[in-house]
Amino acid sequence: MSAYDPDNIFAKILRGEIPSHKVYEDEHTLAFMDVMPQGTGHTLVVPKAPSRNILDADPETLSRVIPVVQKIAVAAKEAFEADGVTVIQFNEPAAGQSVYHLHFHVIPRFEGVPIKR
Ligand code: DGP
Repeated sequence: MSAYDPDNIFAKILRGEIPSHKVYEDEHTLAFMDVMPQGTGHTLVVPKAPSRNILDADPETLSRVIPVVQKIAVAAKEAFEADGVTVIQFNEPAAGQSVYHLHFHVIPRFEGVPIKR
């Protein structure tokens, strides 16, 4: 597995070097809208601590980000009046990861509507 690259897109968003549509922020976590949404309300939840993905994340980072994933899932389901929510997360290129900073996709789901990916 490659080392963490501090110049990945999400690190730049976290540093405020490129803009994002933020929906939640606390000391350890940022959530913002995905620029290539797989469906209405597709949101990304990103720990501020640097990890490439779940394979190198430390337990403290995970323990801080998972409650925010739940918070965003509940809020997105309500805000978009969705029927359900998909939470998904990719690790390494073979699994579909394209941005190498740990993140969770929160995608509101609607009866009969497949996600685009
Ligand atoms: P993944 O395949 O799990 O690494 O997904 C990365 C996601 O990041 C993908 O859904 C598109 C999104 N994305 C890529 N670049 C940007 C960006 O500059 N801003 C935002 N908001 N999302 C981005």
